[in-house]
Amino acid sequence: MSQYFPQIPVIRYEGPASREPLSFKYYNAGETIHGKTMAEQLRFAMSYWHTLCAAGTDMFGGDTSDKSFGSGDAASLARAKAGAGFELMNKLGIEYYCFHDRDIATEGETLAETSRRLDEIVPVLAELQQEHGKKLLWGTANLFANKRYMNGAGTSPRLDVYAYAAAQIKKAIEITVELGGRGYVFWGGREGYETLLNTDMKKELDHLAALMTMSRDYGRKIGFTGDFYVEPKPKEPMKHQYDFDAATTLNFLRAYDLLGDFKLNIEANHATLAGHTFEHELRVAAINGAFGSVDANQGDLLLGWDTDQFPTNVYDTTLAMLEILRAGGFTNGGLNFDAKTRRPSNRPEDIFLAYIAGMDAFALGLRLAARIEEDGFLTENLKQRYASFDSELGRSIMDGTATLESLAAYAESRPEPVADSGAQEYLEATLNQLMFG
Ligand code: XUL
Ligand code: CO
Repeated sequence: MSQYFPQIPVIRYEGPASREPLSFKYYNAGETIHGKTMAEQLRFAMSYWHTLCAAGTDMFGGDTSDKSFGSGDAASLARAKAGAGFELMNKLGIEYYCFHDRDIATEGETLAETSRRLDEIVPVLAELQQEHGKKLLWGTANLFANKRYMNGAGTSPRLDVYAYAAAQIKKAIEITVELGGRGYVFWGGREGYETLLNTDMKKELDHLAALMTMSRDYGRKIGFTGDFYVEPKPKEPMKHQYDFDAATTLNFLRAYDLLGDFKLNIEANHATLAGHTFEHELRVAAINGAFGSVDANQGDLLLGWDTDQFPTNVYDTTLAMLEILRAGGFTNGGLNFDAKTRRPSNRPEDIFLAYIAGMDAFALGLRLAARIEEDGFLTENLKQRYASFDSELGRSIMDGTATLESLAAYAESRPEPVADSGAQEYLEATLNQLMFG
């Protein structure tokens, strides 16, 4: 098999004292942390689009790196990308990957030609998975790049566009099932609007829900037993996106009776664009029984767009891993690096260095989150903060026997309530002590 990254060795764990750039300092796949191996806790995945397709083009200039992997026509390019992707996963010890239909094979002139191209590459991926022990974390359909989707896909005002999207989703679910994918993602790229002057919001939401319902039904019919996910994002490319954040998306899923089959895929950079923290979005998903999977990246709070940077902020990864541990860890989901190297990081080794940075940041986050959980201070503090609800009266609120009269009688019998300190600064200092102690 040809080598696409001959200068890169297999990346090994060397520990925090190592100065070898091409080594892990914190990620030690087989080490047990909080009851499972790090590989199981973290379930890292490679994103096909950023890793094997994106080459640096932005609004002001073209590619700065080469992602052609030495190939020419569409078929050989698809094969080369697959080969490069599996070599990268092997060298980094990444077990899972994620793709859009259009990442694994470029679009042809017709739907039939596009399907033919997919049918050519999917067996190649299946064989590579088998040979290297890799798995598909999730698949999805790119329903946002082609011009036909400029007014939306599931929310397009045109039936022919909507039907085209349905055909694309049908095929994308089929190939996801064929490759044993445990998830199928809906990210509503252009499912939103710019102005209400040309938008029937109710119709668009009804149409979108119908498309998701049909997709769910078709997936179940052809044997998909994994999770469907919706990935919330508040804006970009559209001004108003229907899946603004976790809470908005859950309201949509509940309203159209899709909860259960659908969970959430929470992306860090989308959380901050929505004005939330990463851990807030994870908590909202978890307390609604909809914690599914994670797009691991980070944004830049000084910029207002989706920069999709590799995650390196250890406070963020620690607090995120704390939420993930408390949610019971991953079942079908994992940590997909929906992240790209910065435009000037244009050497092939920069991709490896970026993955190492992201994997180590999450590995360190896991180690610290486990330490925080095992210390128990924060959990105990939280328990004490709400302890008054453990009384008989408190319990009567949750078992439904309390009334406004019973609470009023209690309040009247008591002195003025105590205004307790939230002690935020003390807790933040203790968090530092627990992390760096
Ligand atoms: C876009 C984004 C997508 C989804 C999959 O912001 O995150 O790559 O993850 O379509
Ligand atoms: Co994403």
